[in-house]
Amino acid sequence: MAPKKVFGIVLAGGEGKRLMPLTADRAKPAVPFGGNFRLIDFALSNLVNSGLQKIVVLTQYKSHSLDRHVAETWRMEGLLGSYVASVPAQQRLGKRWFAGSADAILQSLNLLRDERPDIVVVVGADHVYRMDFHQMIEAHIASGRSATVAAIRQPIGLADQFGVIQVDQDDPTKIDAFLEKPKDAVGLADSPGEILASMGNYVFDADALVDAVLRDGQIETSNHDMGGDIVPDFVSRGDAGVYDLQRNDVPGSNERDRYYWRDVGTIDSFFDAHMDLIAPVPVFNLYNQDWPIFNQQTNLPPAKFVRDANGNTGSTVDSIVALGCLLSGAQVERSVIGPWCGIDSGAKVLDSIVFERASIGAGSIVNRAILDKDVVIAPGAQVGVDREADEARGFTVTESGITVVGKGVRVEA
Ligand code: ADQ
Repeated sequence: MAPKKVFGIVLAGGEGKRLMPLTADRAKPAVPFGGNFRLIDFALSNLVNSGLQKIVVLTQYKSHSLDRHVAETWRMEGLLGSYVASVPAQQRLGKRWFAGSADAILQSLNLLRDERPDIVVVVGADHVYRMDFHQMIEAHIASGRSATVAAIRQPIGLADQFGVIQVDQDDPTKIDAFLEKPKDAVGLADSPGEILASMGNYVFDADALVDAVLRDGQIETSNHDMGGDIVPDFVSRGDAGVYDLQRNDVPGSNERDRYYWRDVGTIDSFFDAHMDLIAPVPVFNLYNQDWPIFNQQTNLPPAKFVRDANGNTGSTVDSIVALGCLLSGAQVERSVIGPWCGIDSGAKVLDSIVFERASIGAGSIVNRAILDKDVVIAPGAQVGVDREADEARGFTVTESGITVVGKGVRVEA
């Protein structure tokens, strides 16, 4: 059999409202993650490591930093016809933005007409995981069905955030019912506390996908959503299969992260996913060289840890510190520090995530907080210590007590 031509589409046009204020000024897939990655790097690394050579990223919402990141980091152009290209909404079908993820594909059908692939892999851009799509494509082809949905078990309490899959009793690879974000999901027969959730990653026969989005475009009542409309359409035709991530075996994975997948759509889940990185035995291992997560290569000096002017050594433990940082007599624990940060004498940064170019002054405290890019913590200032004070200063504080300080904010003592 001749090898199939595979085309990758990354859906990256969502607003990410639940990640505010981190998405006030950037698209969700461009939100920094893990010190020197952006969320989209996980989806793109998985596709590239799986051997895909032609990939487009469909963007629309506040896409400037996302477009720039894709252009600077994912430079595959010219390598034997390979590319990762960011494609903004272009209003090819009238003067309107993408009404939903399926409309994004409908408005981008010119890309499929140009490439004429056999298979299209469609993925979301805001999850942390490793997955070999080559294995999923093989399972899709072997199934003979037109659509395959990647799935993973999740706690039933999260059912209203996901597409929930029910499989056929006789053939567990066939989807019988697909409910998008149901309020009253039923647990799995062998594990009532769990559901089988769609990961928002799909493999389609190209022709069937084109037909489906064209059909959907004619339906006025449709939300034009991949999960809400396109997948149920394939299911209603008895033509959708499921691919459980448990079947996927990524080179270099360990027992802990082989079945790891996190939707980082909320501040709390974003925070938790960072804590998974820094555990001494990480729940998600960034140091797997067999399946690298690629990121921006910039010219930065190494991180430096020095005594302060009084000879205090400070300490940094259970943390990730990106290139370009300068820590002087500071205490950093269970934290992720992005590039170009300065942390001064006696400052304490505990259980926190700090984006690029933050300046954390002497004697200050940053506790269970997320500091966006260019935040300045004045000497002696405190964040994440007094909830009322944080809310009074206009910071977002989640129910679980994580304080978020927006881009460029200066926090006074
Ligand atoms: P959600 O993540 O809630 O659920 P959605 O908001 O449509 O669905 O986002 C999916 C992807 O599409 C994201 O990467 C987003 O950036 C992108 N996207 C959203 N609107 C877009 C638009 N108008 N143009 C371009 N891209 C857009 C989905 C599925 C569920 C599944 C979860 C898994 O619908 O069935 O369980 O993902 O997290």
